[in-house]
Amino acid sequence: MRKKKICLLSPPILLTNYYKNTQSGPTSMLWALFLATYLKEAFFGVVIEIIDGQLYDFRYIFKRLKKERFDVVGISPCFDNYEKALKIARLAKEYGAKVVLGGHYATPLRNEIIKNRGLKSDDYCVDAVIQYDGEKAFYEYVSERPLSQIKNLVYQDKTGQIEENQIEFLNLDKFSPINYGMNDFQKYFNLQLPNSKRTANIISHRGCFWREKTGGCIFCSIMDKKLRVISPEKTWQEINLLVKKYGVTRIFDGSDDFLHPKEWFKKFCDIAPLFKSRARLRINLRGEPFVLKNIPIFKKINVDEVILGMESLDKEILFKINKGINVGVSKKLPFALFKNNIIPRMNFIVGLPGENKENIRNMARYLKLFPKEVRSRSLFARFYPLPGSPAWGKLLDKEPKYKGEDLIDFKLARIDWIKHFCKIEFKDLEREFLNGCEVVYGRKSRG
Ligand code: B12
Ligand code: SF4
Repeated sequence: MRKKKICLLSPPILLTNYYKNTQSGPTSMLWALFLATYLKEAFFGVVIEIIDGQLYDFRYIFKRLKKERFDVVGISPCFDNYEKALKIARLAKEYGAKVVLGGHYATPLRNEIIKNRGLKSDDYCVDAVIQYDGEKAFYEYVSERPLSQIKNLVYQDKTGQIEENQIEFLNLDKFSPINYGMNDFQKYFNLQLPNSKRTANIISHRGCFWREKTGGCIFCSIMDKKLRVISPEKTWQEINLLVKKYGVTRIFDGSDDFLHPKEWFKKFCDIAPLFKSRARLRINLRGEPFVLKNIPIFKKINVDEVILGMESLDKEILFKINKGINVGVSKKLPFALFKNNIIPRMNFIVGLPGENKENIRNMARYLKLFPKEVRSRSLFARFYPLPGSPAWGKLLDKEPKYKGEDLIDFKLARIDWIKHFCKIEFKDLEREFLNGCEVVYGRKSRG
């Protein structure tokens, strides 16, 4: 019997933009590795190709689709590359593949995507969307289980009805270790910037404590509403595997808030000596007051970079976005980290509700207090309202024209957002933003 051929891909991304966003360079496509590991284990006789758009361009992708004629192509679009994802989906369909989308953009827009790109649409190029966890549902889709029985699947039936199956969240601790044999680490290492050479990414949490507890920050579009974790033991084992087998020297844990649940973090630190890892760690966290006390503990587990969602320095804006952090603590924390030889990678967003000239200038001036090595790794970026975030719901209330759409002009959505929610006109905000970029990065372009 012919083996099934599966392709998992993300649309191509211009590395120059990408470097600006990450200031470190590309790391592996975790979603694809999780799906492929599960599939390989559960489905004997499947060939899987992972094509990462950080490493390959359109020409390469089109060539592979044409040559391989995959049975199923899975794509994970982001808001900034959805149009490219559709271009690839159309071509994959032309070559006879079933096309499935998943991830943080496809999940909140599942109905819109299926309505506009599904079986009965004028632009049929997507057979199904898998919302939330993709591992089991994708395996069942590939093994041709009846569509109505696949949890998390959204699709259109022959009558044009959109079917949204029951949702299922998986137990992350039951997953087998990731099969890194499908990942060419060297390709990533070659493209990483000197400050980030030999970095690999992991994810120990899905979801965020703050989102589960309060509904989260209004700009945040992570799809998970609840927080789940992979045990500290398994996380350390994963880190050690990456270090010992693949020569990784820094681990970037993409989890949104490494310090919660607090018991998880405590155990992770307590058992650290057992694993004797020398990998440096880059983690994300919320700037809560207790973080200050934890800085000596960060040193013990070898944290050398902390990504801080600072977002704004305006008390009223922080309140409006439901950030739940205090400006005083937020301003102190980066200095305290830096004093302890930990690079604070600060993220500021321009254009949040209540945005004003003074705040934009304050954020830029604040960043300027840090040396270039810190500023260049921090983000002073434009705000875009993203599907799945509370901000998107607020925009739809004011601008119903976006309802029912899957392909959104985000530049326009941003202009609309500023008109309704900021205390500054669009063109003035842009001017202040670009001036801020010049203060922070020494040039008027970024993000
Ligand atoms: C780490 C991270 C990054 C890293 C990526 C590193 C890497 N090599 O992957 C960096 C810093 C580079 C990055 C960049 C950006 N990111 Co980012 N990122 C994340 C983060 C924190 C974790 C992603 C991750 O690794 N998850 C682990 C995997 C296993 O989980 P997963 O992706 O959810 O995949 C599962 C399911 O979603 C599903 N699935 C996913 N894709 C598919 C596809 C198919 C076919 C199927 C069946 C299933 C499926 O199955 C997987 C297994 O269950 C998420 C938020 C989060 N907590 O998830 C934001 C997030 C995905 N990023 C986001 C954004 C906005 C960006 C940027 C645009 C930021 C910017 N302004 O530049 C860029 C865009 C890059 C791009 N175009 O791809 C948004 C998504 C926005 C959206 N709705 O489109 C998120 C949700 C953050 C947020 N708070 O809003 N990001
Ligand atoms: S932005 Fe970060 S802290 Fe806020 S809800 Fe999202 S993941 Fe949680």
